[in-house]
Amino acid sequence: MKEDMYSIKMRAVRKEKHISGAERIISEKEIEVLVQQLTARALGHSKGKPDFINITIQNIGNQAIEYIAPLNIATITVDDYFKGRECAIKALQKSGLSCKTSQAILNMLKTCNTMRGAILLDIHSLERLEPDENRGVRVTNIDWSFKIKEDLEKALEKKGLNNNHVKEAVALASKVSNAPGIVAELCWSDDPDYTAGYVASKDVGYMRITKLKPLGDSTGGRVFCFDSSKTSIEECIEYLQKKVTLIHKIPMIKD
Ligand code: PML
Ligand code: MG
Ligand code: MG
Ligand code: MG
Repeated sequence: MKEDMYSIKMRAVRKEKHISGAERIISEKEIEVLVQQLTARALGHSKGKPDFINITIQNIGNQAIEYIAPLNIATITVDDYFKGRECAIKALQKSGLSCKTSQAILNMLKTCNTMRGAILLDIHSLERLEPDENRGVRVTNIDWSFKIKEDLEKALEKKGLNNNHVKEAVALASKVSNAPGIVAELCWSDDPDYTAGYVASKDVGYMRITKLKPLGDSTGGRVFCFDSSKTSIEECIEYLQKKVTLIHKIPMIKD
């Protein structure tokens, strides 16, 4: 019999603002260790001590899990965030977006901070499509399969990329690029001490860019670019939030 799987989610809040969040999909025997890890993470966040930490453990049973392949990883090293943003625009264009749309997407992230979820943007009208704009669309039910976690960490370690930002962002971006109607994603972290970000799409893979904002800046978040001529927004949101997805392969990692 297949064993039950559990979704464990952590969320930490300070002065009513989101400071940290994470999710794992694991088996029962891993729950205790994960509770410890996620608690430590919430308490040690660069955005300060949380007023409350919420950890939720949900038995998701042995429902059909979708196993997906990861996007391959490449890193572009830039001297400053101006260059980084030029690279991001080019990568968005390579993913099929016009210059004007790519610029609009970038401008949107410049004014974004402490949103729990992502902006979902219609690439034709440039309108936001999330049902609740303060919250955004939160991608959940995504993780690396525990069977490959050790090998994944070794592969990332070799390239100096074995950290939570990268591991979680690649998993999330791989699910997002697989969602109905999504053509590309732009992200940089809202953590003031983490300046890297990425453009992700089927065309460019997971393209990391080492600087997309100045150090100390707490803007950031995610914009998912949605092609409304392909499918309905409901179908896309349903997939992003509900479908339980695990990544079953190690990504290729270019220098
Ligand atoms: C985040 O941690 O909030 C997003 C991280 C994005 C960049 C990750 C990377 O270095 O590849
Ligand atoms: Mg976050
Ligand atoms: Mg798609
Ligand atoms: Mg963060």
